[in-house]
Amino acid sequence: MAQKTRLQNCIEDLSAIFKKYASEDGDSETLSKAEAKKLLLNEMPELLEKTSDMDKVKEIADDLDMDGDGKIDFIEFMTMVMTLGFMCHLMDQEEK
Ligand SMILES: [Ca+2]
Repeated sequence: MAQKTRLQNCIEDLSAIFKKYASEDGDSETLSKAEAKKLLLNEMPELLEKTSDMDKVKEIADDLDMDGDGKIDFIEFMTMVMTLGFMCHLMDQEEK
C-alpha cells in the first residue's frame, strides 16, 4: 500500500481523537457534554487559555450541539474543526 499523505493522516487523526473521547461512556458515536468539555480542555488548551472559566467552556460545548439533542456527533465535531481551521487561517493572514 502506498504511503499515506499528510492529509490522509490528518483525517485519520481527527477521527481517532473524536473516538478516543466519545468512547469514554457507553456511546462511542457521540460526545456527551462532559466528553466534549474534556476534549476541548485537553486538545485546545490555547483556545481556552484566556477563557479559563468553566462557564465559557460549557457555552462552547453547548454551541457545538447544533441540533440540540444533547450530544455532539462526528459531523458537529467536524464543523468545529472546520471553524477552528478557518479561524487559524485568518489569523495567519493577519500576521502577514
Ligand atoms: Ca447533537
